[in-house]
Amino acid sequence: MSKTDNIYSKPLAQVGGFTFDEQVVQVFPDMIKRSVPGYEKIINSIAMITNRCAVENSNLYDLGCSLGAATLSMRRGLQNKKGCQIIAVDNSQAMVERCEQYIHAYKSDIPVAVLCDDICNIHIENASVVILNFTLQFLTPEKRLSLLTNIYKGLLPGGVLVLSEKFVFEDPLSHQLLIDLHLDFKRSQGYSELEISQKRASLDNVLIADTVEQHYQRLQQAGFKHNDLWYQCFNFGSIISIK
Ligand code: GEK
Repeated sequence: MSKTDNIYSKPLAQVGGFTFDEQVVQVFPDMIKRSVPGYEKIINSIAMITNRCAVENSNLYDLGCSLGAATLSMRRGLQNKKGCQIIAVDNSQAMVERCEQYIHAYKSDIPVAVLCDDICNIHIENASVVILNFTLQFLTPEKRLSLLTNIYKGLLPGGVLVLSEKFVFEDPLSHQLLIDLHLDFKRSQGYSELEISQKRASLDNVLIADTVEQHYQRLQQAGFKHNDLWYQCFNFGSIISIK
């Protein structure tokens, strides 16, 4: 059972850079649901995308898996596909330990390997579905193209990448409005002004968001020719890319 996120509810003498440590792991399901508008919609849709796009005897990857919400959704979508396995990767030891417990709490014949590693070190092969659900934004920008290139190379023809991210926008007026709407969403989820401002400070320089156009350009450079937004809520959204 996940605890309520109150990590930033008291004034902190110094707000450090955000890390995915044990304290975050304990509140993570509550934190992500109350911070990312559309998170549950995206997680549930991953089962449908998997059901349509996964092929038998292929690999499915959940890169930056945290507690494995996307892995569990893929597994639901794989029900009648034979010979598939899911590889879930995260470089936070605390996340991986808890993820293993979550995954194994549900019975299934579909094998899941949970690896503690940097997603930049993972060799992607024979893949029909790859999920980067709010993870690319945490990589330093210089590492993003080579990761996407590895994913493109490892996908089978017709395979898909689901890339969910927080976005920034070129137009200053729409940028500000969509940010304000996100803050309203967080207020509606019960976060105080102090929590919102301390969390924002902790993510400064840790989460570096791109525009949708920057994503499309990078995806094209990596080899993907078919890229479209399939979901957006305020400044959060998800792109599907087909090989
Ligand atoms: C979900 N996908 O619930 N290598 C491996 N893992 C990384 C790396 C890296 N280089 N950088 C960050 N992470 C999940 C949510 S959370 C998004 C993903 C969020 C991991 C990090 O440890 C964390 O678990 C995850 O990426 C990002 O659908 O908290 O906003």
